[in-house]
Amino acid sequence: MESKTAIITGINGQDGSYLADLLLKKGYTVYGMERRCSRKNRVNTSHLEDKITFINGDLADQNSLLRCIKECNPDEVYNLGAMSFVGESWNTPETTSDINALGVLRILETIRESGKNIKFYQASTSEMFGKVVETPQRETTPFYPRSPYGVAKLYGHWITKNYRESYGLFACNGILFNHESERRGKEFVTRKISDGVAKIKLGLADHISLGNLDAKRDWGYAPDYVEAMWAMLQQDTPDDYVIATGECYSIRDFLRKSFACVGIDNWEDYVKQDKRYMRPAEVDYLVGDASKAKDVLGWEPTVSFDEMVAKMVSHDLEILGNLK
Ligand code: NAP
Ligand code: F7E
Repeated sequence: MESKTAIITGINGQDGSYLADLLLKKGYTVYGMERRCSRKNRVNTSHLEDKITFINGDLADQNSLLRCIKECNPDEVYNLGAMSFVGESWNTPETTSDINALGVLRILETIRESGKNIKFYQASTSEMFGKVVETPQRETTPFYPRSPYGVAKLYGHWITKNYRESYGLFACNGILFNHESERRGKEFVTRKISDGVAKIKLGLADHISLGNLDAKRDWGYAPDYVEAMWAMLQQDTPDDYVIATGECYSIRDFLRKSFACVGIDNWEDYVKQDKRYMRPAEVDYLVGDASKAKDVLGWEPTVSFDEMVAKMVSHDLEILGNLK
């Protein structure tokens, strides 16, 4: 069988790097799209430098997307690029909307204009459920986003569905619940905690400053989740899927488990609450029902919450220990 070609936007992010690992294993030719910047940010992708081709492109620039599609001639495009940090979206609502909403439209238009049969994956999110109106959340649950990030992603979700229905594009939304890993950015709460716990254990810090400890999330392991992205594009018909574990834990639970990994039980003594990390509107509770993905894609998570926390803490202990 002839090998397939894929473009991944957001290649240097957590998901982009794991998806590239997966597609390479499956024999794909992979193009990773990154924004030009004065200093490359390839922490997650340094191991891919001689295995994939990096291309310059920006979701805020239609011409760059046209050039990327023309140069790479892909079978599949995975749109993972985004301003992905919810907290920051209140500070940059316009940029967030430009990238996370109009960026999706720009890519879809580029694909449509190309006239080629290019399959498209859009990184939709559980943040669209926001102030939830049904629990657990599934594909049919009404949306109620609570941040500029969530609102912009909702546009990306609907425009993807609209291009599928209007033009018959093979376009899928993966409604992914939170997923974490050793490659998670350090501004997100799980990695902030695993990094902080490792620093405390190694004597490099004496506390972690956090915001709302009562929020609850359905946290899965990122390498499992990129399998679902790929599976969606291998179906006979395009559709949207919730990807989640069905289990829910609070930030407090994450703290307790992380500190337990380094033998600390009195975790509360090491955590300070700081108003700077509170959000103007919070998403209190998310838990997903991924039964459609299980039935149709055969997808199920393989790494448990406890295993994931242990992997993240031991990874941060190892990298910080090596620096000491
Ligand atoms: P991430 O680590 O923050 O990666 C996002 C990537 O997007 C970064 O590499 C960033 O590159 C790139 N990007 C930002 N603006 C761009 C632009 N204008 N043009 C091209 N690329 C741009 O995020 P992630 O956790 O891998 O998530 C991947 C996608 O899934 C995102 O769309 C996110 O919103 C969505 N999502 C994530 C989760 C989750 O729990 N991880 C759940 C649901 C949905 P720079 O280095 O240039 O900023
Ligand atoms: O926050 C609370 C915070 O920033 C989780 C993105 O990948 O998943 C992610 O969005 C919770 C929130 O992730 C701190 O208030 C407390 O309730 O790790 P987070 P997120 O906002 O859920 C979704 C599905 C995406 O689509 C996004 O792209 O933790 N929290 N204290 C804190 N959060 C942060 N970041 N920092 C704190 O100090």
